[in-house]
Amino acid sequence: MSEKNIESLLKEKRVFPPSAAFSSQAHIKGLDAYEEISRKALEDPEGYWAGIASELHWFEPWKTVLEWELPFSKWFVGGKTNISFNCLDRHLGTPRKNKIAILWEGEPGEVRALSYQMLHHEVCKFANVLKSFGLQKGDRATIYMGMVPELPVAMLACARMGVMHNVVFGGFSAEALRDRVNDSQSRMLITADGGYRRGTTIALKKSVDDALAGAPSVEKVIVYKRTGDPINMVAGRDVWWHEAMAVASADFPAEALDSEHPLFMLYTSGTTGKPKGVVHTTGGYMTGTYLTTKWVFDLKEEDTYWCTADIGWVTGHSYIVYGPLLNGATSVMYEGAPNFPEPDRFWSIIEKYRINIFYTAPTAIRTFVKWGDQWPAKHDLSSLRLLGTVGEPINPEAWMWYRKNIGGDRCPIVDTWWQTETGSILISPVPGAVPTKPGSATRPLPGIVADVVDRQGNPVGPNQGGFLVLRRPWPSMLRTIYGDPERYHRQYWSEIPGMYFTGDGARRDEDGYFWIMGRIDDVINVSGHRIGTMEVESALVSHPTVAESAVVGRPDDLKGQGIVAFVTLSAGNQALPALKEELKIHVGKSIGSFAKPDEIRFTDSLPKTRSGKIMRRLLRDLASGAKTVGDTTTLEDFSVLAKLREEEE
Ligand code: 7RM
Repeated sequence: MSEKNIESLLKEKRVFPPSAAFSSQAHIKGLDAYEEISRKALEDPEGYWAGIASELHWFEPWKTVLEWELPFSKWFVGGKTNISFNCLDRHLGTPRKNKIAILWEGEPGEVRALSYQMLHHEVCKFANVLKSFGLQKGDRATIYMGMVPELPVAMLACARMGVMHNVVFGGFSAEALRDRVNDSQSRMLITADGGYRRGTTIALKKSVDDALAGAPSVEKVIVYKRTGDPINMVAGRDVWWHEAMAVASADFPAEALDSEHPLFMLYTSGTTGKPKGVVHTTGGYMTGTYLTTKWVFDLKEEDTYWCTADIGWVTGHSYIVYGPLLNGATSVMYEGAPNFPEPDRFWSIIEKYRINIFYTAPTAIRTFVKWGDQWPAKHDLSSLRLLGTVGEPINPEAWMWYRKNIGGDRCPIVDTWWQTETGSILISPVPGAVPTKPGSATRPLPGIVADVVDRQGNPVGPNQGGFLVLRRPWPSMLRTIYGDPERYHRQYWSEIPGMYFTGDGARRDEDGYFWIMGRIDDVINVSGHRIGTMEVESALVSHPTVAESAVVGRPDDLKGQGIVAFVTLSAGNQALPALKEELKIHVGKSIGSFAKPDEIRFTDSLPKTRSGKIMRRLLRDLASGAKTVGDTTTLEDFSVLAKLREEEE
């Protein structure tokens, strides 16, 4: 692949500096302060990270900040700590003891508020439950639950005793669960009878039973009763959560763990086949999530903070559970769908709890655009002071909609770039300091050395597309792929010699701002022009009739690749042939005629993964006329694919 002419064609000129009112109250009060921290972090990275880590509790201090032997890093070597202790016990001698740690709302409408003291109590008891079933430091436990408070309780109990957790998103199939249990060799599976989603229940325990038929490592299954739907309990293997908890002691001192003790694994899909178990360890992950939650969200003691991700994904691990609790925050957790019972559920939650900080995904924002402005308009969203996005590039139109309709033209937006592998946010505005530009994640956080380079690792010039890399290790980086250190080395540290390769394409503009163009394999080459699919999508979505689009390449004899655009229209617009022509012309005008789609296909919905990423791979197969498509196990809604096929005929 030649990156020489990955061209970045969007020209976004709007700039939004932080308001004086926001900056003056922020943790980092302006550009000068930010530049000063960045400069110090660059000069003395180890001193910088040590300073942050020392804000947390260590049972024993570290001897060496970093041992780095590419591709393996060790942080805070010799230090002993515990992330569960830092999330819970550390706050108990302070006024946070009775502060709400987790504010939960079930989809049917129940509310539960767990204070730091209450959460600590549950976590200690559950750690004793795990211990009573023979689980020991170094073991693995798979957690397969919906969004209930018992999910973070289980994670924090594992962390407390040095058991690695492996959270598998509750939407995964039995087969996907089985593969993840087997790869992790978990002895324990923690689940629920079911969960609520869009007014119906999901039969989690049924999937567990099917998965465990092919997963012999699991000795015990602990089942939390959520829905009360009838399930099968296997004698000798399955135990009810409430029965085990009823007899458990609430005394469980946190283990003093080595900084590099493995904390969790989380499976993520790569470009090829088998999912990878990304491994994170204790001290570095703790430092990264603690710091970024505080600075990027400008989190304050009195804030009510809500990240809408599912804890089954890394965003939920880092920014619902660990980051907020490390900071002693109130973290809101919602169980269900955004459109149950109506498309304004999120806005009613924000209004009800007076939420101040709201973090969601671009795909959700585009869905809200499609549902219409009337839904947020029905609610008082004036409590919000900061908005965030994560998961994919956000097109400027969606960004502007978010700013106006949710943020009341008042809230800074932090577009946060990071990965399962990076553990915490690496490129993002620091909201009181860095002016934002719609569609840009802006600049790397202090201590992060990101660059855009060619295949050989040479930096490319301003506004030249290239590969997004990280030149220095950072504390929350993944340590390996579970059971496959060789793949870890190959995948991340040998594509571009001496650097961490993110798999993303990007450009940096004349102000040093990063514009992420998406995964490298989302780049289309039309007649030698390398065009980011996202850039064409963005142009399409800037047309008033378009709600969402996904753009893919298909083989083309003349041009190498042609462009096919799948387009969903916003309410009230008709899928007329004349509109297809109009949209092609619109893209031609916005980007250049070489980027005009060869074909536009209107569709009601796009195929997405359960975490909301558009599955361009499936669309690529469809667009190129392939009869069968590849792996669809991560697809959120299978009927979308069937419909797309029908529409083709
Ligand atoms: C947190 C998460 C990682 C991939 C990453 C990018 C894309 C994430 C942004 C983004 C543009 C962003 N972890 N991505 N955030 N692209 N702007 N702000 O999503 O492992 O599931 O995905 O997501 O391609 O490499 S992840």
